[in-house]
Amino acid sequence: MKDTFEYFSNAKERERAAIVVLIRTNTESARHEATEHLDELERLADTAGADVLLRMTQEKQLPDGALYLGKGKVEELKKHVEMLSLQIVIFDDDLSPVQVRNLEKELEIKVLDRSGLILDIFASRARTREAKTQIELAQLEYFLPRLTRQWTHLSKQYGGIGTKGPGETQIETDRRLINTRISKLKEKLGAIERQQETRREGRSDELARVALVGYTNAGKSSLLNVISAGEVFVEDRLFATLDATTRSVGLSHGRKILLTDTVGFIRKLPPKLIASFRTTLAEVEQADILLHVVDVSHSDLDEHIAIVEQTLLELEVHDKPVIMVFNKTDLVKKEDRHIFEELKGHFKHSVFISAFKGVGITSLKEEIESVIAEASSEMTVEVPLDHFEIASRLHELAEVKEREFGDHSVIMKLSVHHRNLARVERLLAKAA
Ligand SMILES: Nc1nc2c(ncn2[C@@H]2O[C@H](COP(=O)(O)OP(=O)(O)OP(=O)(O)O)[C@@H](O)[C@H]2O)c(=O)[nH]1
Ligand SMILES: [Mg+2]
Repeated sequence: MKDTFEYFSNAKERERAAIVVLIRTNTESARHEATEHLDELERLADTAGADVLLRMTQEKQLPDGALYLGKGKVEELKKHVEMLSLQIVIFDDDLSPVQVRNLEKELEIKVLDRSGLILDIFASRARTREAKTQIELAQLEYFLPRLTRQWTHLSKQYGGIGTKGPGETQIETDRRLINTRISKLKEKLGAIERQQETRREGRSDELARVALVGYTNAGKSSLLNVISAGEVFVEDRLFATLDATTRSVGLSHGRKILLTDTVGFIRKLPPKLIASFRTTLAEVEQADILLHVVDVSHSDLDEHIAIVEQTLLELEVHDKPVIMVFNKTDLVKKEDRHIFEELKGHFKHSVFISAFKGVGITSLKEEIESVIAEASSEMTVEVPLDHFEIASRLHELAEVKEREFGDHSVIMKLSVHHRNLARVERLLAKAA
């Protein structure tokens, strides 16, 4: 039974799906919100490889404990399932294992919730060994309590877990196997993490570190591409990026920063899953500045901003300086551009760009400079001319604002970021 939990690639054709969202109150805004959530869920389903043939809502203050929907609604859904030959129903809310079991029994097709769907997408998109291990672990942990007869994933099946009615004993065996696999994955991940820590310790930390964060599809990777002339993967689908990519980017005055792309956030992203992206986390934690990229053309941008801020809070990185980067300005009509002024008034640092058209990149770089400057101290130093190597090293460690040559020395006015203060002081001690 070794290797029974390897994934198969998603070679089969697209599945026929229904999506379901609950409307909590009978108000215009709740209905509008439900539509937005259905749109997003449909995009997620599409990314995972399912075509949505039915969008369904139910007005209900509290979900039913056993069936999530009301009994009558489930019967109605069942009729649609038969009529449209649906293969899967996806719920926007997280379902309890009991609800999944009951719904699968009633509807006789697969039932998936939003977390399960996101996990599926992540699993099919993971490329690196680390991402694959992290996601398999998250998937198994999610999967374990939901182990039922009919349960198979959208884009893959777990080998060994039969689709044709294993009895309770079989489920017990499966459970044990999964637990063994989970411990193995944890060990593997621990090893990968130790390797990465060593790598991080080895890399130079003289450069200011800037991390791109934001809602999925906001344009983080596109921005990294235009700003560093790179070729990071960009796609008009959700969760194009799963791994942290870092590039060195030159600002003005020769100063360089390290800019890192990270996994996108989304509404109701399972907290366990965010926690599983440890590399992303480490990069965000170590960043001096965050660039919060927002799709300013999206009708739901306020909610997107709030969700990203909430996620940063949960990750305990909310006290870092943030530059709001409002992207996709090319998609905003002239008559709607007054919202730019409103947004500007709301945030301490904000820039408006179009990664697509390469507009606003210089202002963004200037804004990064000025935020770095806020965390920097100015000092004037004198370096003897026969210590030219010290002068040239200072150019790397600090921004040289002014320089004046005397007969035997050069006087430099420096702006030094706090992370480099100790280094600069040590260097100057050598010249003294
Ligand atoms: N019109 C327009 N489209 C843009 C702009 N920036 C990015 N896009 C498009 O938006 C989509 C998403 O871009 P990505 O750079 O992959 O977004 P991301 O934030 O990295 O997304 P994830 O990795 O999925 O979190 C792509 O289709 C881009 O071409 C822009 O300034 N204008
Ligand atoms: Mg991306």
